[in-house]
Amino acid sequence: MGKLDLSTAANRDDGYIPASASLYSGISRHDFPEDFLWGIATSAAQIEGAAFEDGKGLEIWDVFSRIPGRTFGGQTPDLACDYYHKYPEQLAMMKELGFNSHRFSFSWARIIPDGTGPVNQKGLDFYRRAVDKMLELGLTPNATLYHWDLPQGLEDRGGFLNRDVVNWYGEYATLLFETFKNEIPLWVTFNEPIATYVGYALGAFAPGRRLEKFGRQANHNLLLAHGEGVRRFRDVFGEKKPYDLSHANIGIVVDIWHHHPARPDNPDDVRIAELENEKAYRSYLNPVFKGCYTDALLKYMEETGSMPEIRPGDMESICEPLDFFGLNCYNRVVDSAEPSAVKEEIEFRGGNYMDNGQEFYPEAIYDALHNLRDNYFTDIPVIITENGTFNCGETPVPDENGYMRVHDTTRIRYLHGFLTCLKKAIDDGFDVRGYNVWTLLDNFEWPAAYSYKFGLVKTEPGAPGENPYVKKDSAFWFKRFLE
Ligand code: GCO
Repeated sequence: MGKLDLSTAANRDDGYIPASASLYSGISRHDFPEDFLWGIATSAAQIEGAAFEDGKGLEIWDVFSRIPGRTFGGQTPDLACDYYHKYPEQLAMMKELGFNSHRFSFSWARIIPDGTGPVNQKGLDFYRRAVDKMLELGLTPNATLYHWDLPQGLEDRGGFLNRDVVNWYGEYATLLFETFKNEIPLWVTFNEPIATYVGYALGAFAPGRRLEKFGRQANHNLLLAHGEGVRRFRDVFGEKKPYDLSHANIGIVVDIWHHHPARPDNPDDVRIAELENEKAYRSYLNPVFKGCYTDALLKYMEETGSMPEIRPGDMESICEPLDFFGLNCYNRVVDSAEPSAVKEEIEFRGGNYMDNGQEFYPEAIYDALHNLRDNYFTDIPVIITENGTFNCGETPVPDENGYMRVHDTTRIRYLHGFLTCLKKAIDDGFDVRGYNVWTLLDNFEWPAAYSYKFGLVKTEPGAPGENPYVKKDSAFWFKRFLE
């Protein structure tokens, strides 16, 4: 991979205001609650690099990315953004942009290389340094225990198909709760459980297995591990209290990409969209908040021969009361039996495509909050744990002074749109306590590897050595928003 030639003072801030900023104005942090958390979200496998350093064990993406054809160009997370070494400057960049929180994840294999057994003190020490740095910078830590990077040693023992994962995970969780008991107020058991389904049923994510029944069993065991994590949390931190940053709080992160039928009066479209909603977010929200799978999902699993082993007491143990809910919201999906109807529906709504071909539908965040309140819970707050978009005109161009600029205007429009809809939800009385943008730097985007660029700041992930950081227009826009 070639180096960017950005020797021409790429990061000059001095008063730079992107031309698009005036188009996307009229809203700022002052429209949100005073104590709102404004964060940047990342995950370990996507940014840390140092895949073979200081005793880290292999995780499933280290292995999966080496199977020919599984990631874009065969790219690996080996180096990623080199956060392992560059965390001080990358955290400082978050602070400088005006953020007051940081959502990150722990790499299980960096801490317990084989997944169970001996602890790698160097791995724990790294997170100690990073968390201390966050606190020093005034970034409230929001820690995810599991963001898709199972230790390969556990995968070799069946991974999420092995019910022992509940205890493996429990031990790992307890270690972290005890280690960071006094430093971290926000904890997430699992990020987007659907990724495990994709990894065991569809093969598109690590570990790359392909059987519907595996996907359903892996998900069931993951949900049991979630419940175990919450009980371990209460053992360490004491009984449940109302959400408050003065003590530790625990939640789960689920992504809602709601499927809409392109033709709401067409039974086939409605059936397709409904089944997708069952298989996606309802598979998780129902067990976690209601202690059962929906009848529609049970019927689907029955019919497809993919019913997991569900033992007596399982559903109760998944449904542990939580302190907050983490919502990842990126977009909606439009489904139809007739492909041309999808296009018609999107065009009927304004034909708002973004540069990356996805629809611009910021109402998704408002709809998702409604969905949560109407169908799942009313007694805990929500944190928006991820929102962002990719590939929005990422090529740097020199400005009139010769400084390189990235005019990612579509990203600004996207963020402005979602934040406007979020504000409307808060004004309507939804209890939302924070928002995290995905993400600081272009990073390892799973199968798309380094080809999908989600950062507010451009860098060359995966390339060795010193890589320049170039703040995109969206970074300058967000900084003004937060001022
Ligand atoms: C997810 C994950 C992130 C992704 C981000 C962009 O939501 O898929 O939590 O790891 O990188 O969402 O796709």
